[in-house]
Amino acid sequence: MAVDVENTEVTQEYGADQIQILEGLEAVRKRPGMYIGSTSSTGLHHLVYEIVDNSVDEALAGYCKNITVTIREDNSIKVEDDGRGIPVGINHKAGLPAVEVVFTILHAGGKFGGGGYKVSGGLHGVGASVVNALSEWLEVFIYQGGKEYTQRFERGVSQFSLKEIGPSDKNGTTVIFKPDATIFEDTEYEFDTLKTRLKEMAFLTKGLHITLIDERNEEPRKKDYCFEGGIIEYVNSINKNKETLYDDVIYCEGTKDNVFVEVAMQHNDSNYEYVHGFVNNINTPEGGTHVTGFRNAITKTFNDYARKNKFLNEKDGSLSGEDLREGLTAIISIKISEPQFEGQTKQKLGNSEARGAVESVLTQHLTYYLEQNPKNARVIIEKAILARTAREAARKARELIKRKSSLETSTLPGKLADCSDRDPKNCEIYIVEGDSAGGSAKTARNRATQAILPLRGKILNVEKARKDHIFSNAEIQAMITAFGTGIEDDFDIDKLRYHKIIIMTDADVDGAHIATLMLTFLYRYMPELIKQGHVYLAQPPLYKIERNKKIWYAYDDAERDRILTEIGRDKNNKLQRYKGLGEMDAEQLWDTTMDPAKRVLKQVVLNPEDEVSIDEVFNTLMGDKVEPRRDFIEKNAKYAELDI
Ligand code: TSJ
Repeated sequence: MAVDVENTEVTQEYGADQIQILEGLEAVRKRPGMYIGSTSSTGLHHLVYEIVDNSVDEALAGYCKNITVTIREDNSIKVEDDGRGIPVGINHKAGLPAVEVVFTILHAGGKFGGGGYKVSGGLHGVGASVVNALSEWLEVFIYQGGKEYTQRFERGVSQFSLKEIGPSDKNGTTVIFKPDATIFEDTEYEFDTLKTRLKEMAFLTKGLHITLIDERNEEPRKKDYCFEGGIIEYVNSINKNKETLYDDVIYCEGTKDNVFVEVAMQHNDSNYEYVHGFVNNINTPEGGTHVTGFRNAITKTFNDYARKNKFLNEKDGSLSGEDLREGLTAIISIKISEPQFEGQTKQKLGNSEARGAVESVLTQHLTYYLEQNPKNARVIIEKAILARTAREAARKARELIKRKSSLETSTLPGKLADCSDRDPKNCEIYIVEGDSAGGSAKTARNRATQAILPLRGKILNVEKARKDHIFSNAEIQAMITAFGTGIEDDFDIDKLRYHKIIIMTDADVDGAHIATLMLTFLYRYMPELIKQGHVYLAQPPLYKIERNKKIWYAYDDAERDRILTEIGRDKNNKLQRYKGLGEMDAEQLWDTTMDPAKRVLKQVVLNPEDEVSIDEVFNTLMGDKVEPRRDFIEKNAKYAELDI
């Protein structure tokens, strides 16, 4: 079979090769999940990353500076770059035009043409052919050597061979595709999802300019990202609203055993470790050898330095890696030509040379850095020593909790009014602000399935407190023992005693604050509860409207006005604004907020792709700095209420 690239129109001849190709793409259409993970919204967005990855590779090879992604009115996607353009000639290895290799042969990356640097891995990098197979149509435009070329495919099948359509004075590649609605459950793109991932890609490729445009609205939305500092700026942005222990982000890069390594890190004064690894620009939530190499380097280098400079003596033993990483924000980004992914979800890097490469590049740089910056070395080591002390104290406090809860029901917190049903699926626990509201709730509840735990006053702000204080706080202990799950390493979701944890606070600013404090605690110490959808916010009404013994409840101002209009403004109307849950009697509380048949619950959800921004929200709201908190609240004031 031969296809001449220079011809404008060619009638397709199907040879054995072509049939094989079509069978390959047909397999993708039959079992799309095998190639892109799923046909849900996640898979749909994945298509965009697959295409953009090719442009990022071109940027990594040093030929592309700008990438623009446009969501068009019909939810088709346009990706443009200013690279060299996909080669328009024949790929000799495949004996096919290069463009057809890219779009019709499975697993073909950019390994043709020579000099191409293909780094994609994991679920990504399965290539443009998969996107092509799963698109109703796909068009490619290539700008190269003063000319413009195009080719069109429908459901993976070429409609005409690559043809020249005119002169052009630019270089680059543009791909437009429309995901196939017969394959995807949902074909509506989410601006924010693409935004998060493209911003991440921009952080990971320093100097690359990525633009996202949404043309679906009257007023097009646009986001521009370009980070000259790359992952240094990534770390800066994660630590933005935190107090850092020292000013500079520690950065190093280097290559060993064909693995290109970049690390950026900086400690802040929190208790949390935020270490994220990327392999060929892909997030590895389960870590792997690159993260192990990073940890080894941190533990070894700091301990060597601490011993050499007498921060530790013989009897002190070593600082643990965990202590040294307390408050550490770090990005580890490696590029490797043949990544091996392991584990259940194939998200854990397995290549052993990556461990050695990261360990060696970082150890070398960090040893030098600590010698050059003794002040910074000192604050990090002192924090680790403090972390060790706090960890010891926290362990004792935790053990106390564990001992208490192992005695089961007899030590359930005294204030808890437990329910009688023993099947957690049927059970819910209301965490109620204040003893008086707690009293009404205890009277109102369905004793079989609803437990009530009243909490007094404001609960501890875990974003600011030390761990040993957190674990010895009475309100927090009461929650932990009531839930039954244990905490941190002992956490076991199977022991959860209630499948719904419902936070019920006053519908005012204080109540919202208390709810936020509780969510902060849950998010930091029992995130699985939120991830698995066990956490809810109750919605008490704001108004009671009464006329001639008839009662209406309104949950916001608009509803109040609607009710008043509906029943007619009348001098007999009695309007009451609830200042707190305590103003409702038990019956009203049941009717409005607790009766499963009538109440409104808001489920608290976490979007795993938004981990950084959620971390930022909690840190902004609950952390030390006042300025960013005020900005955030002003910016989000109209959503602030209880929509956290
Ligand atoms: F894969 C794809 F078709 F989906 C796609 C590829 C989509 C987009 C938006 C861009 C690209 C792409 C490919 N941009 N830049 C390139 N570059 C190459 O394919 C290329 C060009 C020249 C050479 C060479 O060695 O001369 C090598 C390569 C890999």
